[in-house]
Amino acid sequence: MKERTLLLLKPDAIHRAIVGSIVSRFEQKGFKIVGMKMIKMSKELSKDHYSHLVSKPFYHDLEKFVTENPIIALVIEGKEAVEVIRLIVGPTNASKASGGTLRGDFSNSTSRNIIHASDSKEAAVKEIARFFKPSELFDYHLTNEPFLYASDE
Ligand code: IDP
Ligand code: MG
Repeated sequence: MKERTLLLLKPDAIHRAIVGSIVSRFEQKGFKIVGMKMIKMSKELSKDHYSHLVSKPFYHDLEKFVTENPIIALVIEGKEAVEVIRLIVGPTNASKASGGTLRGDFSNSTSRNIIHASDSKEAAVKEIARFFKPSELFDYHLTNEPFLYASDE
């Protein structure tokens, strides 16, 4: 089933100049970028996005990290995008992430783990609406789409 999910390339990905390497993984896998923009996250947006973590001792550091420098927000579309992209991203603690996952290949940290990806279909719907207006999302066909998977998958 075709789905959309929200990704955030965190400031460490931008500062380390690995944005292209990260985005190309999703393109190589056959996912389609339907929205993409560089933004500065406000503290309010951070508190909303990370509402499950505001009471944690590391929240202050997390908020400072994601609000003091720009991030890149993307909406990616494709077959089972939410689950498959979480697999490509790898677990939160990048030290324990397998090679081949983005966090496994590019990070060794729990806090500076380069990327956010929605963790459920419900979260994806909410997170996409949190970061993107409908007019910032685009419908188009990839030229290689017919070769990626059957249209009924
Ligand atoms: P996720 O990004 O893999 O979905 P969450 O538990 O939702 O993981 O945490 C959101 C973000 O908060 C993490 O990606 C990481 O940047 C930060 N974080 C989570 N747990 C810790 C921790 O124990 N120490 C420091 N930072 C953390
Ligand atoms: Mg999460």
